[in-house]
Amino acid sequence: MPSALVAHIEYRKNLSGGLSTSKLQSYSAAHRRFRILRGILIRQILQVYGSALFRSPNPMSVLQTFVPRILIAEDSPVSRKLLETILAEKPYDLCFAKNGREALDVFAQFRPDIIVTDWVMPDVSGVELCRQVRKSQGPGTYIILVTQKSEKEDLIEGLDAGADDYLTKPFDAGELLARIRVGCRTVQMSREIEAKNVLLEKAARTDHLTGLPNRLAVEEFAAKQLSAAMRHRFSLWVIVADLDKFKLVNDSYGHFGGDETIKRFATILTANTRAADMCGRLGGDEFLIVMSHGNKKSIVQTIERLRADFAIDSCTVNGQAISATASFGIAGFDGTEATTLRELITNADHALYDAKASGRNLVRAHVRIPALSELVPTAKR
Ligand code: GH3
Ligand code: MG
Repeated sequence: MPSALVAHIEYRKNLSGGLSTSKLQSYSAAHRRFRILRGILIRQILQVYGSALFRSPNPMSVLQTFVPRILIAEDSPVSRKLLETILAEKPYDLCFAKNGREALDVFAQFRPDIIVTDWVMPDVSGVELCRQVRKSQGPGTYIILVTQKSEKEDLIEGLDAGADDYLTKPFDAGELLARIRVGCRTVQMSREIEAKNVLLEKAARTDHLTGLPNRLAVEEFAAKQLSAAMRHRFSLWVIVADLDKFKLVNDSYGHFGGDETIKRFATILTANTRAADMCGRLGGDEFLIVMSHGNKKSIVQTIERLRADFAIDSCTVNGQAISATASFGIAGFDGTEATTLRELITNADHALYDAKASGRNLVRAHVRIPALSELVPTAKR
């Protein structure tokens, strides 16, 4: 096993105590090397596979292989066979129901894109089927009612119940196929709108530069977590982080060098945050981390480790290595005293201000939690 990995394992084991000071020091150094190597590896993986790892499958891609699923609800075996014969030659995915109740079951299971339904059926009529389908959640289904009823009142009743189109028996096969094509176009268009809405919703909550959740998303998550923490009495921590003298980074290495530094910080934040927690970019060089359930000691250790990882790491732009540091302010809800997100963030901001005023590249906790502030180192490492 590589020595750095052995050191990492030993270092982790020692978090619960047990190693001599000299051994711990040597393991600490090796452990730090391990973390840096791991950081570099994560960054390289993200550079190659980043988009695939961070993005869920593109919702638009499913539309490229759109094969409409059509449910035929018809109690007459002869009519059912006729419909099947007309539609079987086309590239449709067909399913069948012998009555209205069965149609509802098939609908719930397979969510067809189009339903071609008879009006008069045992149990549940075609009109009732329209009503039930419209009541259910989920993507829109295009419904064509096929019936012998041809009075205007019938047509109005069918359309009001939720049918999109109406065809009277006996129908022309070409007309049925044409109406199904209209249904396919309508369904595909509504699927495209849904897929675009998903993308827009995601874009509205994502920071463009880093791919992290943006202010809206991370604050919304924090507010939800805080109300759950107060209800179920678990601890919640918010950490505000701000890059140190970042204007100087921009001035020295240009805006692109600054951007790369922001991205590098985001990668380190992500690598150090558990799946149940969240880190987001508030804007500029400011970030918010939301962590729950941890105890004071583990939160301080995590943030200290994060601070050290960032300070020791660097990125290269135009052949120049760019390093930077960040300061952190921690505030916590300890599971007992009610608070608001606004108060927590304000307290974390005060602690951050304290870290900046005390020399930067520091972690500071809000003083309302004395045991926590005792654990925070007061000098740079
Ligand atoms: P301090 O240690 O007190 O935080 O000093 P600072 O220079 O970091 O001051 P401040 O946090 O106020 O400066 C943030 C700078 O970040 C100002 C702005 O030019 C820069 N900035 C904001 N957004 C971006 C961005 O998207 N890319 C780059 N490259 N720079 C940005
Ligand atoms: Mg700053």
